[in-house]
Amino acid sequence: MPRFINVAAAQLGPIQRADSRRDVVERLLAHLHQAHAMGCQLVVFPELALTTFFPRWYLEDPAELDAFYEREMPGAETRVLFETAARLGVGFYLGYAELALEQGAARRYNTSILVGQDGAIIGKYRKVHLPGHAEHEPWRDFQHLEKRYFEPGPGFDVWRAYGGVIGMALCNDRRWSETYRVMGLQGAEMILLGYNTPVHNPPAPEHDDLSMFHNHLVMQAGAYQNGTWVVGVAKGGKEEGCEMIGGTCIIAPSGEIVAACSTKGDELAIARCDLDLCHSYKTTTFNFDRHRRPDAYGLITSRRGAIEPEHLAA
Ligand code: CDV
Repeated sequence: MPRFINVAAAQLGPIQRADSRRDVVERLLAHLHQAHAMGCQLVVFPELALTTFFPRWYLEDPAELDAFYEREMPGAETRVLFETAARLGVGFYLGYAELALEQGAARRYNTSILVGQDGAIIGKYRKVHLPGHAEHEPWRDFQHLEKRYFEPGPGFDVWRAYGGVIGMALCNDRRWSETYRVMGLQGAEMILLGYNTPVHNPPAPEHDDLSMFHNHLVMQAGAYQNGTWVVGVAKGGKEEGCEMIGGTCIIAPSGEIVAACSTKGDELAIARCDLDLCHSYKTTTFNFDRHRRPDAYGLITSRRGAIEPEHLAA
């Protein structure tokens, strides 16, 4: 029996700091309704989709910072998303800042959840690769304080859902080949990934002109090398003065982009994704059991022993 998922990659334009949760949830609901009207079963929202990308600020007031986190999911303002999902039969992936109480201690994560067509949470993922820095760096045009505001999650899982095997990742994870491979080894057929990427990279401004190229390069390579669909969804446009790249797209296991947003605002890119397309890649070129050589990779598990170029050696 063919296994198709009609997926909507639900790009968001900028979310300003003054926008309330209610304003943002209204925009997410509009996406859910439009996706339903277009025959979709799954809607993928960006990373930190309920607020502006707050790690761009060094915030000293704990109450001000805590206001960006969700203490429960669903909560009072987000419950309507789950109810609408159940009513329409359209599930979703949602990125948000999570404040969890674990053994009485507050823990903060950059989190995504996968919600089924019945409105119930299927799985939760906590971002593994946290980019940026932990201390205030005033020389930057804007901060990237994910290492201050979040702690890393434990790893990558996949879930049996939507008739296939679904994985989740968040933003900077997409630049690391291990992200896709760890899920590829678990049989992932579709990886959902929300992101917030500024055009300007303060530590390496020479990369700025390549930001969209790198965005697509890593996701297309990850899809092809693991025979999986990748749905990459951006927050785009000028958010609090910071230009975000956009570039939302749906990538087939061939590595080809099959649907893409053409603006930097609220927009859906839709594709009818055949999960069985993965099979041809997973059983030939990327048949892991036949062709991978873990015995040859085993020694290289860390950078210890890496050889520095001579001119950098002390
Ligand atoms: N939110 C992110 O993880 N952003 C990172 C960069 C720009 C620091 C990214 O890899 O896109």
